[in-house]
Amino acid sequence: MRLKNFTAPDMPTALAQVREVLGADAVIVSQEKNAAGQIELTAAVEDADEISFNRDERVEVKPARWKYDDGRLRESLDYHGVLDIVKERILAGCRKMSVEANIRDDKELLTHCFAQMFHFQDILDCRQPVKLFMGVPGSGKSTAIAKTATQAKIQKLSACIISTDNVRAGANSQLQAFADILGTDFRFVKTPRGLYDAVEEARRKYSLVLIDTPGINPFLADEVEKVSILTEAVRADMILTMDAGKNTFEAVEIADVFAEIGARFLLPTRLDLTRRIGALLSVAACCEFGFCAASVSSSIAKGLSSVDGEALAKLVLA
Ligand SMILES: Nc1nc2c(ncn2[C@@H]2O[C@H](COP(=O)(O)OP(=O)(O)OP(=O)(O)O)[C@@H](O)[C@H]2O)c(=O)[nH]1
Ligand SMILES: [Mg+2]
Repeated sequence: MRLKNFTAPDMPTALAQVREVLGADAVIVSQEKNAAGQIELTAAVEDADEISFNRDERVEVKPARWKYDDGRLRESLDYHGVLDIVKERILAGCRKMSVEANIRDDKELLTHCFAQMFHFQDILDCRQPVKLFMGVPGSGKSTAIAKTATQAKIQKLSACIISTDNVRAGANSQLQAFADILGTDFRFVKTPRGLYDAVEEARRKYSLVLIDTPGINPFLADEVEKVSILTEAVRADMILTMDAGKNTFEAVEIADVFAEIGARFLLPTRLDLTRRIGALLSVAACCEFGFCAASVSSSIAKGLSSVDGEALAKLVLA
C-alpha cells in the first residue's frame, strides 16, 4: 500500500490532487483542517501486485503447463556415449514434442524425434539402383554386399556385384563364391574407367548394382584417394559401413572423411556385438547421413535389418 499526504485550500481541490497522483482507486485515510484553514488529507492506494489476505476473495487456479522431465532419457543418451551437442538436440526435440503433442512416453518421443532428425531409406530402394559400399578395412563391406544380394534374391530383384577391391588377398574369391551360390553376376574391375563401363552395362541388365571397394585408412590421403577416384567415376548411393561399437569421437572423425568423398548413408555393422549406439547417432547427426540398413549378424543368410526411428529408439532405451 502507498500512503501520501495532500494539502489544499478546499476539499474539492484536495480530492482532485488525490485522483491525479494516486488514481481513481485511492481511498481517504484521514482528513483535517490545519491552523491556516487548509484541508490536509492522507490518501492510500493498493499496489497492483500486493498480496491480498482477504479470505472471501476467489483465487483463479490456472492448470500447470505440462513439463517433460528428460532425466531418464538424458541418462540413456549418456550411457550410449552420444556427443553432447547431439544429445542436447535430441532432448530439445523430445521436450518440444512432449509439450506440443502432449506425449509423455520416452519411446514414442524418441521415435518421433529420430524420424524428424534422420533420413531412412530401404537398402533395396531402386530409385538409385547403384550402391557403392565403402569403409575402413574389416568394417563389413563385403558381408553387407552379400547380405544385400541375398535380400534382393528373396525379393526377386536381379542384382550384380562389382568388386574394385584389389587390396585384400582373397577378397574377390570370397565375393565370387557368394555370387555363385546366389546365382548373381560378379565382375572385378581395376580402374575408375573400368568401373564406369561395368556400371553402365550392369544398369541396363540388373535392378541393383552393388559395388565393393577396398578397405582404406581414412587418415592417409593416398588411401582415401583410392576410393575417391571410384566415387567420382559413378553415380550411386554411397554407403559407409561402420562397426557400431566404435568410439564416438573416432567414428565421427572417420565418417567425416568418408562424407567428404561422397558417403551419404550409414550401414552400421556388428550391432549384435554392440550395446552402445552413441557413435551411430552422433555420426548420423554430425555428418547428415541417412540410415539404409544394419547388420546384426555375421551370417549372410540372416540378411540385414531395416532401420527406422522406432528401431533406434528401442536400442537407446533397451
Ligand atoms: N558378428 C558380426 N560379424 C560381422 C558382421 N558384419 C561383418 N562381420 C564379420 O566381420 C568380418 C569382416 O567382414 P567383411 O565383410 O569381410 O569386411 P570388409 O569391410 O569387406 O573387409 P575388407 O574387405 O578386408 O576391408 C568378417 O569376419 C565378417 O563375418 C555383423 O553384423 N556381425
Ligand atoms: Mg571386403
